[in-house]
Amino acid sequence: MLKLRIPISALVLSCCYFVYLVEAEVTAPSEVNALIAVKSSLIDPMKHLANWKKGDPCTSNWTGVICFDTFGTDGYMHVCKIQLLNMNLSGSLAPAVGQLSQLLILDFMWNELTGSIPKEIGSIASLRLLLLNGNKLSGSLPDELGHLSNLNRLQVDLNQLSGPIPKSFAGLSSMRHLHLNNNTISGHIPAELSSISTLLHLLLDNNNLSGYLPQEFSLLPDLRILQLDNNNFEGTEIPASYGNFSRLVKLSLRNCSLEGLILDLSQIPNLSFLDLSHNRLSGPIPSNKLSDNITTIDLSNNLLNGSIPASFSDLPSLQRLSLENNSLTGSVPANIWQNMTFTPSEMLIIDLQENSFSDVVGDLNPPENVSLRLGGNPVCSKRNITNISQFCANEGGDDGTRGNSVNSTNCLTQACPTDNFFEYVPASPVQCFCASPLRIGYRLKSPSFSYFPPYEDSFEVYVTSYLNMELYQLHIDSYAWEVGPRMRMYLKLFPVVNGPTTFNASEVQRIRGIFTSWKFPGDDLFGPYELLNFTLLGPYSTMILPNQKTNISKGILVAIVLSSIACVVAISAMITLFIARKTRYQPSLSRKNLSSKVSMKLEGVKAFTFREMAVATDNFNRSTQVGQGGYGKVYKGNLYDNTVVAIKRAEEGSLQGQKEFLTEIKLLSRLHHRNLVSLVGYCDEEGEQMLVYEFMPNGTLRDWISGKAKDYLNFSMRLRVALGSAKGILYLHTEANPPVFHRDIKASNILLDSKLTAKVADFGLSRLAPVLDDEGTVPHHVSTIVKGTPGYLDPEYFLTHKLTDKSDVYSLGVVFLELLTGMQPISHGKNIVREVNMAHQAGMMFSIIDSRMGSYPSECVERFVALALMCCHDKPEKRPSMLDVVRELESILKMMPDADAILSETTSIYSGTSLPSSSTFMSRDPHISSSVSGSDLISGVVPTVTPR
Ligand SMILES: *[C@@H]1O[C@H](CO)[C@@H](O)[C@H](O)[C@H]1NC(C)=O
Ligand SMILES: *[C@@H]1O[C@H](CO)[C@@H](O)[C@H](O)[C@H]1NC(C)=O
Ligand SMILES: *[C@@H]1O[C@H](CO)[C@@H](O)[C@H](O)[C@H]1NC(C)=O
Ligand SMILES: *[C@@H]1O[C@H](CO)[C@@H](O)[C@H](O)[C@H]1NC(C)=O
Ligand SMILES: CC(=O)N[C@H]1CO[C@H](CO)[C@@H](O)[C@@H]1O
Repeated sequence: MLKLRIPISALVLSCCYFVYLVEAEVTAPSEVNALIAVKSSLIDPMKHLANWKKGDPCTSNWTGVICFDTFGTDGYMHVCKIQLLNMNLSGSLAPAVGQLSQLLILDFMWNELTGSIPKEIGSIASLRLLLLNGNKLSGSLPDELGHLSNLNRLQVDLNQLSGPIPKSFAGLSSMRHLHLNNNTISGHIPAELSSISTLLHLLLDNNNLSGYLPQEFSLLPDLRILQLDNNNFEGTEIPASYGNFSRLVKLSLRNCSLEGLILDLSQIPNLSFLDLSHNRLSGPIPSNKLSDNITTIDLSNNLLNGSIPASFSDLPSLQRLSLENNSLTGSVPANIWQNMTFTPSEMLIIDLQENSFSDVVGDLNPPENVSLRLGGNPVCSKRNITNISQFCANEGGDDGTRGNSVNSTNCLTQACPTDNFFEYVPASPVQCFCASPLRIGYRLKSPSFSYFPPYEDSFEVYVTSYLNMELYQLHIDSYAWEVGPRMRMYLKLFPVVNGPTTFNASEVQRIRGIFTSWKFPGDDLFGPYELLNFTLLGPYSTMILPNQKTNISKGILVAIVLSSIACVVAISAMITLFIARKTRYQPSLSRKNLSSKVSMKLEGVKAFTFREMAVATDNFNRSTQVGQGGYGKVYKGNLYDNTVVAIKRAEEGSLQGQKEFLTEIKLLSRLHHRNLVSLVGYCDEEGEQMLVYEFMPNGTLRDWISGKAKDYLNFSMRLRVALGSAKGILYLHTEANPPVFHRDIKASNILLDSKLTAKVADFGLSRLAPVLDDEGTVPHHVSTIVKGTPGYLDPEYFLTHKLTDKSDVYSLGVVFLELLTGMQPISHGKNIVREVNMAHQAGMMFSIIDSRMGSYPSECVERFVALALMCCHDKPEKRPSMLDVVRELESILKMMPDADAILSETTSIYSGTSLPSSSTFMSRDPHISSSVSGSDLISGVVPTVTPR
């Protein structure tokens, strides 16, 4: 066989050489020459274009060259796209590029090209996308570009272009997107641009433009975005006609040296984003009501006077109102937020700093979602307005522009070779599916919102539906605001779960093609996007993407085919031999383990039968029910060996796939710590899923704080409970593998055993409870859903969805404050963190310490308070780690008079207190036991909500 193959290979090689010679004639010779010339004026340090010499551009795989898949009338193939984004290319763009006469897309984004834009591009009449943004091009915009009557998109932003905008651009009669921002373009904006009736986005910001704003722009029937920030229209006014835009969504004229009055823009029906800040606009703010779509009003840093119009209290989509640094007077309208209903992912920032507001109308008690800034106003010196001081601190505070990054996974790290660019699909509908994502750098160039979380879901739907993918396949890995404001995002796209773990080449080509040719339908809110990179890493790095031409079918090809028939025959013969050999060995290579059934041996965790569960709970008798949560009912059960357990029984809607359930159990079964409630077993039978835990006879910490437990914990007991809880969580953060973030720490999830040892419950269960969406149906994806209980929720997590160990520190800090004050986290609209902070700052701390905890050394209480407040700091980086928390609590405990007794685990912990002995507790009446599980698997889940 080996002997036979050598001559066949030789034959194949010689045939293919012949084919290669013929194929070299396929692409139009002028275009081949043009490409060679383009290459020769480029500097290509990474040798991306090394293959631009052999064979034919259209039929060999020349990097970034894509041809039409049919022959032209001249009998040649033609180049339709040049896509060379992000290739580290420098040098200049050769005028010969103009010879690519049938080009649709010319894309050199994000390289280092210098020199000017060749005027010859103006002769490529077919050109639809001209993408040269993110280079170092200089010189002026050639007049000739105005001939490109088919051009849909001209992106030359982020270069060093100078000179004026040519009047000839009026001839760009198909232009939708004109992006000239971030250059040094000067002169007047030609009013002629207003004849481009197709224009959608006009971005001229960050240039040296001067003169006046063309009043004719208001006639552009489709214009959605007019962004002219950071130019110098010295002393001009906003044309009155701008109040008549019919489709405008965003008007951004920040820092343009504008003067005069602010126009009444109330007649623009969909206006969502208005930025007129950093000008010299004067007079009052017009009183007519703006569009209901308005998310952002920034009029800061002007010379405005008068008061805030009443109509601002009736803007349902508002996210940011910035009026700082003006001369506004009158009252702070506390009713701005009164008619707004906030979902947890929504936020409203009202910045009124540095004005002359002297009073407040209404009750100054905004919900947590509202961030109000009043510093630098006379009203701040009024002592008799309750709550005012917290809004007067002269700090930036959170402006919702912070980044976000991703949740951890509970899957086994070793099973997914992350070093090889594989990872678990975060929102996978099946547990722990490991796949390699496509990574995409993406930037919203001019979004019409100020705060992303409420729109995150609709963004995901927008992207995936157009890519024809499932929602879970998209993961927003991170996002961050940049100046502009722009929003930079990193997206990951995963293959469908339970299929191949990588996309195949044609799928990659398809997805990439959609991103690189701006095929996404426009979205007014998200605005235009920039593609920063589409990097093929790991398994994709060696992938040869199929050229777009597939069916080489006509004329010349016949000749090729005929001339190489012998070759084809030879190849098929060889392939047949190969396949025959391969298939013979195939059966022995069958991969059973791919479809492996989950069969696990779980150490220390028992699989109970349904019957055992039914017997233990007297057929799930109501009298044995001790709690009810989102996951289902909780029963107290007596096992056959008289062990008392708590049985959590999933309800219909909470059932999950068997594989996921068992994987979760496996994770839980490995977590053992004296301050964690242990999992005894589970039941997965007859369509039921139950979790069996050790029973905690002394109920929840919530009961003890609220007084429901009939007795009170003294101070040293409270410290001990705090320390135990912190140790349990520290174990989850540092000892568990993989680390587990609890996500739902609260007083009702801290249980007390017979010796009043604190045990943390419901850890690692984040995936057990499917979260229902608005319609009450189970969504496919849960990656960005904020979980937790109001009052305990880390504001940072809440704002950014960034879950860290510090989110647990925050929640535990709230529990500490409850222990100290006996208050609820939220009651009568008052937030415990805010209340304690205020009392603390006012030196009134001891007035709100829970009097029911008996006497205590005040320095210990002071340190405990300080620790609790540190844990609840707004900024996660200012919070202590869980390890610091444990150490500080231990050191506080050492200061206690009965330190030795408390710290040694065996000694009675009740000495010198009013508490009864532990035996009394063990034999307590069912009253206490009946409250054992107010703690449910995931109580107080806050679903994300689709945007308003
Ligand atoms: C555009 O120019 C402004 C002003 O020079 C700069 O702050 C900003 O970062 C630039 N934008 C980008 C995306 O580089
Ligand atoms: C404006 O609001 C309407 C109604 O809520 C909505 O249909 C439309 O899509 C919104 N437009 C924008 C640009 O957000
Ligand atoms: C809030 O809504 C009520 C009833 O819809 C209305 O009467 C009131 O004027 C609204 N308040 C504000 C501040 O818009
Ligand atoms: C207290 O409030 C009332 C009404 O809000 C106001 O008239 C009075 O001047 C305030 N007193 C002080 C000392 O600011
Ligand atoms: C010139 C060039 O890059 N040719 C490549 C085309 O693709 C094949 C695989 O399909 C490679 O082996 C060649 O090197």
